[in-house]
Amino acid sequence: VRGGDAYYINSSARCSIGFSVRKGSTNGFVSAGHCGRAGNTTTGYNRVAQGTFQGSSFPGNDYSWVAVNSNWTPRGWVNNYSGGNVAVKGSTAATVGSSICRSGSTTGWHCGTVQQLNASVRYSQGTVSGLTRTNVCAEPGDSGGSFISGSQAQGMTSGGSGNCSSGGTTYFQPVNEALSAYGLTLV
Ligand code: TYR
Repeated sequence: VRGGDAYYINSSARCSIGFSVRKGSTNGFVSAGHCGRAGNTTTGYNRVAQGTFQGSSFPGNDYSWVAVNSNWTPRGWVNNYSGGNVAVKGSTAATVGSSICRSGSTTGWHCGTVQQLNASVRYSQGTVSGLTRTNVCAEPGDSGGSFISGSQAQGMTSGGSGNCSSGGTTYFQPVNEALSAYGLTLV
């Protein structure tokens, strides 16, 4: 289990892993809320049975967490899509102007700058508040994937506009809110 890697919901739609977590002795990962509902099952990047959504909040928030089975090992890493990983060492929130990168299963690794904290975004399903706006591009399937600044976990890809050919604006759900909502710790 690694940030930025693909997973599939109920064997169909694809999203991306945010960060590996634990709740007591249960292993799992956080992702976007719009990726799945409690009870939905997941398969991994290799389509092997992986886990079950334990909780999900969307709209309002855009976070979720999935508990994984014993065939999956949570790693405190984010896929850099260049054959390596970035180690996650904490989750201190970055300030406006900070450099930030994103890992996701559609477009890989892209970087930019934090532009606004505590933004509200209106999606067709409703409004999500408390998001962070960036000028990092993303595309469908990158959702749920990791935003990281240096070695500090920041959040999970929510949505936005544009694409990775011409550039875009992408909002992320801060990870700390999800960790405290579900009593999770980063691996
Ligand atoms: N919301 C998209 C998903 O579910 C991710 C996305 C992010 C799409 C930014 C477009 C965009 O501009 O995969």
